[in-house]
Amino acid sequence: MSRIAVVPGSFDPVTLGHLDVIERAAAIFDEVHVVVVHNPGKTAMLPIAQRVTLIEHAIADRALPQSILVTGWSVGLLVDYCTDVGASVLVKGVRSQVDVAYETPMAIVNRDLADVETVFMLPDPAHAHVSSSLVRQVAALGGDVAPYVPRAVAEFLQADQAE
Ligand code: COD
Repeated sequence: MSRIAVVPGSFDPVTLGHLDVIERAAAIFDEVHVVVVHNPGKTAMLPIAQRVTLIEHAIADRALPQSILVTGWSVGLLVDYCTDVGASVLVKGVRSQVDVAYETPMAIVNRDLADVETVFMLPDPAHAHVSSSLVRQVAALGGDVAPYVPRAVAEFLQADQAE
């Protein structure tokens, strides 16, 4: 039986830290679904469809495995998506105690709701300080985001700034 993992996030936009987690999940699981979810606690910069496209471009650029699928999910619980596709594992990156504190209750509830386990992955130290909110802030103030994001995202944000 193939083991499917879901890597969820806002990915607004996807960063090199996210990509690192996605790539390492793909090395462990048979299939990885990167699922772009609206986080009601955050004000979105990009529409979900745009975030999906940027992740797809970033994955294509890095020649990541074919076993990675990217999609958006905006109807109901994340574990409903997991149940629909037969995924039994969520993979989340944890950069700090703050991430652990945020993710732990969700992990327990997701296991209660649908028997979906959560695997926490430590970040690559090179990207541990990177977040989408930092990228949004640097981009909004006209700074260079290239060190923090895949090429496709840097180009997209640059073009956006030029408009
Ligand atoms: N290195 C490693 N990991 C990272 C990095 C980095 N530099 N940056 C972010 N991450 C991790 C985050 O810790 C997170 O695990 C993931 O990558 C996505 O991060 P973001 O910021 O893009 O996304 P979030 O945190 O806004 O996404 C939160 C979710 C939408 C995934 C979360 O709220 C969720 O699981 N929602 C499900 C809704 C639901 O069903 N709720 C009910 C049951 S709990």
